[in-house]
Amino acid sequence: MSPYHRTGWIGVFALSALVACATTNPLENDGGHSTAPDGSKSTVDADPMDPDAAPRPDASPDAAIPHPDPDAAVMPPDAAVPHPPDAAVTHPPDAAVPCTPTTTNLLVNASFDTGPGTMWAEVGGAGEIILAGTNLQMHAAHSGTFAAWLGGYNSGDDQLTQTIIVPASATGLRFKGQRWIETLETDNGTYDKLTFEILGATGTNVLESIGGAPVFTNAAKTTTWTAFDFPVTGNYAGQTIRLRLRALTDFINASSFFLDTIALEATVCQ
Ligand SMILES: [Ca+2]
Ligand SMILES: [Ca+2]
Repeated sequence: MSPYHRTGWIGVFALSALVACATTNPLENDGGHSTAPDGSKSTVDADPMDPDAAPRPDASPDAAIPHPDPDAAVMPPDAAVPHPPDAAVTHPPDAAVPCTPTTTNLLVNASFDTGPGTMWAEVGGAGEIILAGTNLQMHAAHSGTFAAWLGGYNSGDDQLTQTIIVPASATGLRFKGQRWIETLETDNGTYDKLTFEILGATGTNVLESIGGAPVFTNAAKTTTWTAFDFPVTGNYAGQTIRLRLRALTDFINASSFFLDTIALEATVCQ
């Protein structure tokens, strides 16, 4: 057989195969399916397999992620962090310190009975302030023999000052004692004044006026020794301070402020 004839037979066979293939395709084309040129099937129903349709299932998880409130999950830790440490740090040490509160008088010669010149610095325009006996204008001292007499004359400025070291363990201070106030004023106006002052260590600045400024005036006159007791509001633990007792009188109708048995009482832990 010549090459020509062989080629001619092959061509006829190939043509027949194409015809046969064309006649068998309708048998495979059921239910709307079609055969792709590469032999794979592509259908309208095959969306899950369609790369274009694939993102849709993924859209649901993506939409679910932001809604569980990542913001809400972040805030509770923020709120929880600052408070427990603060409460834990501050309170337990206070409660844990073993302490038996006791009170002690920080003043020396607090009843003036050691006499003038002991611990008290005196400034006044009418002589001695710490007095005894008949020099107290016939007032018996509240304790011992000596008491302090501030004022008693017009346009006066009498001062008794003592320097005090407040213990570092002091948790509170009170100023208490006995007063006896007499006056020649005839009404309840406030003309002559008494102050109890806390000064700084240098004695030049007033840190606090105990019980108010003034604490007593001619309007608070008494007929005998009368107790007073005031809290000191500042915290002076560990500091050097000065306590100043001061009477200021105006130009007429003198007032006298007698003081005795006083105490700058500190509460301390022991
Ligand atoms: Ca006394
Ligand atoms: Ca007066």
